[in-house]
Amino acid sequence: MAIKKIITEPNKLLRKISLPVENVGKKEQQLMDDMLDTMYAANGIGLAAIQIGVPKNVVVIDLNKDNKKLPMFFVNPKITSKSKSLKKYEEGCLSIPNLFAEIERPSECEIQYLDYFGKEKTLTANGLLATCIQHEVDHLKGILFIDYLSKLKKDIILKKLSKQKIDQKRLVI
Ligand code: GNR
Ligand code: NI
Repeated sequence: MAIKKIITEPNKLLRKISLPVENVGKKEQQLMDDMLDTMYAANGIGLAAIQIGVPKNVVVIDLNKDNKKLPMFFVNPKITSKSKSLKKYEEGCLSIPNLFAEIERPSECEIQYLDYFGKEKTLTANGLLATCIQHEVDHLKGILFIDYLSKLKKDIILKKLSKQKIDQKRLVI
């Protein structure tokens, strides 16, 4: 049980490809527990391990952040199918604080993963869960939601960020 520091842009770790977990044991469960504590402390609904500097394919999600009731753990998540229909959601990211943008993604997806105990599972997700899973699986590949924005929008964001903080001048996105 520990709250870790969340890595924020600009940081090249966020672009690192995370590696599969070979075995779900005590160490991995400890990682998931720490990720959950960290996510709750930051008021997020999802967190990928790389956001606390661990390049492993591990994700935690709890859409019910207010009463901390529905934690979900995903080890080695793979999206096995995506719906043709798309949906826009206003996304945020704990690694890009204070920035929100509408992103269009498949409205439903199917995923295959190992749970907290290393058991193989599949899940069909829709709504915010589908969006959140896709956002987290992107993190495992070094992809951030701002990558889906047009260059113009990225430039506007960069300008806004640079006004907030001088050291964001070197932000590369
Ligand atoms: O807390 C988060 N909220 C959120 C809102 C819309 C779409 C995705 C997310 S995930 C984000 C936490 C985070 O950065 N996870 O990687
Ligand atoms: Ni994120």
